[in-house]
Amino acid sequence: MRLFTTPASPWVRKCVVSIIELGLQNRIELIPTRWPHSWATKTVEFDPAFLDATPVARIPALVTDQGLRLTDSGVICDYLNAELGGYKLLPAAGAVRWQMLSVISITNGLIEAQISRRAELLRNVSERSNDFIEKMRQREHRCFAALDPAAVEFGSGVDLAQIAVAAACGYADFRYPDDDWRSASPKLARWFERFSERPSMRATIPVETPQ
Ligand SMILES: N[C@@H](CCC(=O)N[C@@H](CS)C(=O)NCC(=O)O)C(=O)O
Repeated sequence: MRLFTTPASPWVRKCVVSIIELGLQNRIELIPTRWPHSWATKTVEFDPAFLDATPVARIPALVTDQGLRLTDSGVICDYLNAELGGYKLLPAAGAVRWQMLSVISITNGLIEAQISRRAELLRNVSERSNDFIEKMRQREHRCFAALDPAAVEFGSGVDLAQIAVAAACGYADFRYPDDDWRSASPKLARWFERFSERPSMRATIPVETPQ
């Protein structure tokens, strides 16, 4: 199987942490992609293999051994968990599943805001909307505050909800270090310090995407 990646993306990080936590590293080849900064506003040039994997041309994208193309981190994590992982990271049904999906859905909104803000910041200064950037920043802040109580429920193990939230926290530290999300979310901050020690998290600390 092949997963198309970049080292900066929180969506990719969710998938790669899941792969490591499920012990699937030997079954999935990670294929790095290049992204010039113009990706924010333009269609950039891609390797044909990447476009073949996903007409959407966003990362992550997974191609399974059967040739199935999965082109969204939520669907990819679902596949890893259900088909290859024996539901170790998210139960197949029941109250705990929906509790985790509630956290994941808020976190998806948070990560979307982080990435939309990043795209806006990559525009020429004359085209940039500071109102839009501020709107995304406020959404991120609200989501971090709303996720704070969830941290109390996080156990000492690992699951898809924690992996998603950790990817968002790590991306905030990487791209927006001045945001100080920890002030609004002190419990989350304490949990993140502990969760970040996991080898899967240490192996996926975000770095700049190759141009
Ligand atoms: N909902 C998608 C979002 C994926 C996504 O937006 N990836 C970004 C990188 S972090 C991307 O490829 N952006 C390029 C573009 O939008 O052209 C997922 O969960 O995988």
